[in-house]
Amino acid sequence: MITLKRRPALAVLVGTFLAVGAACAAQSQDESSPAAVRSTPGPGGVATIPFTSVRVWFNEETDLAQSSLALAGPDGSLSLVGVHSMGEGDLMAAVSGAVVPGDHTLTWTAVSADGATATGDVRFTVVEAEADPAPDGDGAQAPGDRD
Ligand SMILES: [Cu+2]
Repeated sequence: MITLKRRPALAVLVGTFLAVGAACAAQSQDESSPAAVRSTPGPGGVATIPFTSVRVWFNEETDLAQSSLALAGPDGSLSLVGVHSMGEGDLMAAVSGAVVPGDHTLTWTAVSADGATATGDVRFTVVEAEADPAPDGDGAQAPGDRD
């Protein structure tokens, strides 16, 4: 026996229509500009000398050739070399030159695959590594005895 199920079919149709409409509305609000989702160092974070690399992750893959990173410290701009991606929607670079303690700003410019550009910055502090806590000792540390 065949039973007509007009009502459920109509409900599915309306439901699908509403879902597609909602998805389109959400997409038109988000114009696909890359946004930083996290970084190393993080915003307000503290990095210790030797401070050798910076990395920013985005909410989408970025165009490496058009995206860039810049770093400024208390003495002015620091060189960032070898900007690359580790394939996780990130930009990473090595810090070159003398890093001094103080406030630093990492500025990023990210370009998405469809050409949308966004820029932002991350401010953090660089500090000297802690002095040897036991300068009179022999420097030996028990395994697992790291602070
Ligand atoms: Cu890397």
